Amino acid sequence: MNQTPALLPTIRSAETLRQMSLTELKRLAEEIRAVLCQLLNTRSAHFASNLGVIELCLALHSVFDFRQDRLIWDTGHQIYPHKLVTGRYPQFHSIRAKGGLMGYPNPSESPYDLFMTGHAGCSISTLLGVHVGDELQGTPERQAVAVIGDGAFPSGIVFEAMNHVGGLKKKILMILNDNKMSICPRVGGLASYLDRLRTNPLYTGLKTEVVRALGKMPVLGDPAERFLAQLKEGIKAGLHGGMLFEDLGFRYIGPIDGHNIGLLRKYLQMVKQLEDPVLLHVVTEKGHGFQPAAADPVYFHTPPVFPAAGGLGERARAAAEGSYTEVMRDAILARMQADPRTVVLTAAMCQGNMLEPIRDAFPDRFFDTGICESHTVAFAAGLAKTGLRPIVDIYSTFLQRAYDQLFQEVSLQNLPVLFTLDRAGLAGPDGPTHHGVFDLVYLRAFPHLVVMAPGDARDVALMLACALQLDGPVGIRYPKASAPTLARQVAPIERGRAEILRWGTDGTILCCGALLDACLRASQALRQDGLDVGVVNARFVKPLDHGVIARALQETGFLLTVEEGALLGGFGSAVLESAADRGLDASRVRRAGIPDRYIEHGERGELLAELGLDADGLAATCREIAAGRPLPHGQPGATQVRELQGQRRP
Ligand SMILES: Cc1ncc(C[n+]2csc(CCOP(=O)(O)OP(=O)(O)O)c2C)c(N)n1
Repeated sequence: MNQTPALLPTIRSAETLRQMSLTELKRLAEEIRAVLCQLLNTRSAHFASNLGVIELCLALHSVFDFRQDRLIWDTGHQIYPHKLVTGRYPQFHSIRAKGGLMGYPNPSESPYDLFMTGHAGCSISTLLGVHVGDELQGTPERQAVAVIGDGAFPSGIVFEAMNHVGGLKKKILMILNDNKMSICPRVGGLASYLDRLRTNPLYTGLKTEVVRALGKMPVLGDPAERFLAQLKEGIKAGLHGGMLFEDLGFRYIGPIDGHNIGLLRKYLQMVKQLEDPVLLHVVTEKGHGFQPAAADPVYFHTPPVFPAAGGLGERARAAAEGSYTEVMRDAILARMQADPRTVVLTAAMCQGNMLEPIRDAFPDRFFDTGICESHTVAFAAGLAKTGLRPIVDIYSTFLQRAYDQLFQEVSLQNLPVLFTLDRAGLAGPDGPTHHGVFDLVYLRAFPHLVVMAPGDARDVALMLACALQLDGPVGIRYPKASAPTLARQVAPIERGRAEILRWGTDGTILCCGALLDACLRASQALRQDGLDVGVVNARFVKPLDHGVIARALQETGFLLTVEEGALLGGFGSAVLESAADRGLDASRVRRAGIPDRYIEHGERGELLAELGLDADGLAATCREIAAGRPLPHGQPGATQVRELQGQRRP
């Protein structure tokens, strides 16, 4: 698959596809497949999902004109073929790298990308909005198309949107890309329903044979009975397929083979003529055309760079060892072994949160709800009500989906649900849709919630133990990063108590979470400059250790708060509030964190360095603060309190 593409470089715009023959489109599909495979030689990227939609993407662009028509790829991780045929082939090698193309749709890259998606499930809602907007503004002829995977499909908002579309009877084409997979195999009642629809003769091509077989069906008790009964189910699905969708007001068509460009084009041309809402059920294979990916689509959802040597898979597993994700998983596993009341919930992120060992060891106490975060949190509240200790293991960015359940079902009822927030901070190449920078802001607003952030690997199990002893809701947040073990004496964690690692007279760095290691290195570098700056592991964002804050402000030159989270309303804000509320000199508090703008994609280390949140940047900030005021123990200097925007480095 290493040949140089011939057609792809000639495609400056998707318009070209509309003039291509079927043979050329098929060749183009092969070229795209090869380019996707080559990409993995240089970087980790979404892979199997993209291989699976190549034909669908080409068929769509050859039938519709998305300069006018509207197209939304739900979730957006399967956007690569679309990027390749909409003028971005020359930059494609840069995808997911800092400064390069985004790994998700991005309207600032191309008018062919309508929304910056990344969180699953919103496509039908936004598409309906765009369609109604087009109608109201006099361009009703624009076709409206969304492609949504069977993993994203069960999201509650999809049904809210379908309900609305069906009620309004709008001309919306919803293409269900059914590859039987979310990241892990799809789960739930809808999954079984789609399985049944797949037996539709339209898809299997068996109609006449099946009808003939059914005609000869014995009454009962025959060994062939089960087989024939299944076929009968198939016929039923064939004759009444998609009743669920039909009842919601959609015309259901399918399932059809999503790798047959000719067939896809035929169906798309046909449904283009219909005036009703349509659900076109397309069956694809995740990883299609690259055997290892088709055989293991879970691993190949976002595989690491192809290893130059060694077996596929080993490298990724080794690289992930020692990550916060894994350390937390192990701590949870130990708790599950020790306490039968502990149950674990994930909203379709079993693989990302590395929960497979828990799923396999405790199948009855492990729940994958699918991409249904709000349900997951409310479900956890119900479990907690009965005396169980639910742990919702979830990415920080995806918990945003369940904000109201966090409020009403959990916090307001003061139920002991534990949220372990993975990817809290800068999530790296996935970029702004996935950075988990708002959790401190949204968690600390709620009464009852205790919020913690481990400073190193050893804090993780201690925090888990502390959290599970508390009687109310708790959030523990940690980034996608390896978890170092810092050399120090550790004792059990006390609610609301920070850990002083070094006391310094010239200033104090009060660190919230995993940047602790960088803070310690900054402190060490500063000592070489003659600046005595201490480091405190805050551990708690709520309740704060007000005592240590007061002491730092009274005894040391300045207090620099450090967090891998939004500065507005986050940890540093909490410290400022604490200082102001206690009549302390809040002007001596400075804050380092994520400024009030969206951070692009890139490696976490690169992004942190750019924001001045690595050891060098933090040391530089301390020097700047120290130079701006009399030290040590100076009165508030004349320098204005300045928010550290982290933009000082080019
Ligand atoms: C709200 C939300 N929760 C979780 C995720 C993480 N996630 C990304 S892709 C994916 C699976 C999507 O499956 P599907 O829609 O079937 O697409 P496929 O990859 O199978 O093509 C998940 C769970 C997300 N993007 N958004």
